[in-house]
Amino acid sequence: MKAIGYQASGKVDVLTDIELQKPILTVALGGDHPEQPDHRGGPGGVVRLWLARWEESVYLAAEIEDSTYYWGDDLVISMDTRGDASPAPDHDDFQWYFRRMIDSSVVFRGQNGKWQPPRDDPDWRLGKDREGGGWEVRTENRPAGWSLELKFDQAYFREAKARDLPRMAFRVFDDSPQGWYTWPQAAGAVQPTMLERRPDWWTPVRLDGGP
Ligand SMILES: [Ca+2]
Ligand SMILES: [Ca+2]
Repeated sequence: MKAIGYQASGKVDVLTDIELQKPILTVALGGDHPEQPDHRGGPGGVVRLWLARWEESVYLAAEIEDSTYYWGDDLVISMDTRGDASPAPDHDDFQWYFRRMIDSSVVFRGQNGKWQPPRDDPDWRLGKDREGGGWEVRTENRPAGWSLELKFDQAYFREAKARDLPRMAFRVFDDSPQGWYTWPQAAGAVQPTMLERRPDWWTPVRLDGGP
């Protein structure tokens, strides 16, 4: 299966040439066991995520089946670049908080155990930009769902010291039927969104073909 079919309208067009193998993760919205690969069904649809290295970049692609458009349907990508798994966000931890209306997205960086928006401005939003420090994003909306492609500079995946791996977590929100879906599952979390504040709950991620 090919990833998102972005045309060469911008810089991020190479992913269309990568034959992506199995998704790293398939989550059924509305399912009871979102961690199970290939678990399908549920009223909200399926989310598929891929992570692939290509030349000097790492690409994350997501396809989210969600036929109920809402500006605040979201995909939150959390990353602990050093893989040191602290119990609260540190300065090496990042969070891309993408909303379906992409202009409303926010990118956070950890600081002293909390997520900080750019310039410490709580009203900061991505607006018309589609890139930041070492990353670029593309999205596509369709009636049946939406897709997103995030291109990282490889540096994000080279921070971890030997024997450590960067750690990641994902969370999807669908407004109708309303639900939050996380990977990994956060068994001890009172709320699914608690996962976003706990790097020690995230999962080490190994990329093929790289350091
Ligand atoms: Ca929705
Ligand atoms: Ca960290």
